[in-house]
Amino acid sequence: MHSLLPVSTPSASPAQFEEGTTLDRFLLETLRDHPEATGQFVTLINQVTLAAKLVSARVNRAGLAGMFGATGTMNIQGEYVQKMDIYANETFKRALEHAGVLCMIVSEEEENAIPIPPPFHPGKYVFAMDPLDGSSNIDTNASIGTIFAVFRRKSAAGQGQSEDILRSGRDLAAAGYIVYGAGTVLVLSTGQGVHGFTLDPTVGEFFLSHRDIRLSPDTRTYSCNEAYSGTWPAPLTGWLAGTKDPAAGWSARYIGSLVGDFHRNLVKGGVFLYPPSTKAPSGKLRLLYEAFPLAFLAEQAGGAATDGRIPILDRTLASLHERTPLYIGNANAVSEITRLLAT
Ligand code: P6P
Repeated sequence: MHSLLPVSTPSASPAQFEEGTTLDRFLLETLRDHPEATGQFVTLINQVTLAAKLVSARVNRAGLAGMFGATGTMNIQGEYVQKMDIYANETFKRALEHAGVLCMIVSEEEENAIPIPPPFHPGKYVFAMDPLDGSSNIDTNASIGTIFAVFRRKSAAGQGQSEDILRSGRDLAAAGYIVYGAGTVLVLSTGQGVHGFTLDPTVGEFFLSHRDIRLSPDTRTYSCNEAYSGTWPAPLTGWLAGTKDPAAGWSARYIGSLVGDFHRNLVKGGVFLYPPSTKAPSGKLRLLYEAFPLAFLAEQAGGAATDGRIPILDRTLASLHERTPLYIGNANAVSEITRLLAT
């Protein structure tokens, strides 16, 4: 007797979903201890996941949807804009601006802060994002990602003001990223540890897959573009030479996509370095929507992040797109590198 219904095989083992906890349920459980919660944060993250699903679907079909390649235009960073950059930027803005939970959006793709357009109402959070980091890797099918930082507004009401964004990294309320790789994984922290959620595209839900990710204090993987090491600060020369000692047990991993490199180091351990060089005297990566959020995650996972002098989160943002050197990952390696740079 043939079954009248198609027999569907489970899309993944139960272990992969860990109790089948959706992101929504996890957030509601987390906020259960916060009676003051207004629900705006849950709404914000729900809109982020909506945009993430749309971008994930488009990234996975980029080659088929004519989304490979550059647009021929240059963004305010002086970088050639990929078609997917524009799509990701517009998708996150459209998903976020109407929800009534943000008073300001800042994007790597836009020179100025983005106000909340009428008729939509400003809310209590500020959202800063790199909508599609590593986008030059799109055409090579390497992991790319969206990075975001969330602050609670300081100003009373209405559109966000400069005081809401030009502030210390210690003010962050939440941070996260979505990595579009072999799977799509959202990693998020609201200050109560770091947790990962894997998208099951067959049902369109993010399920808890990495509860309470911890960075071991010491893992011998380093991640940097060694081609530039000839112009790095001198103290790093010795540190880099030390990684070549067979007895030290180091290995090198570098994708050239910050989210891909950071996610691997977060899950498996490692240290990522993007020092200043003659090509990038203040470092290449941006403080607000790359270093701040990843440093928040690294510290929440028991790791560390500095600019070579002080913890990244102790920095105060002076301009929306300012750059910074970044040393981030296992606490022991970051503190050793920072100690050497202070000599
Ligand atoms: P380099 C991608 O363009 C990016 O902004 C980050 O994702 C990545 O970590 C870095 O630049 C790679 O820079 O100079 O090694 O190509």
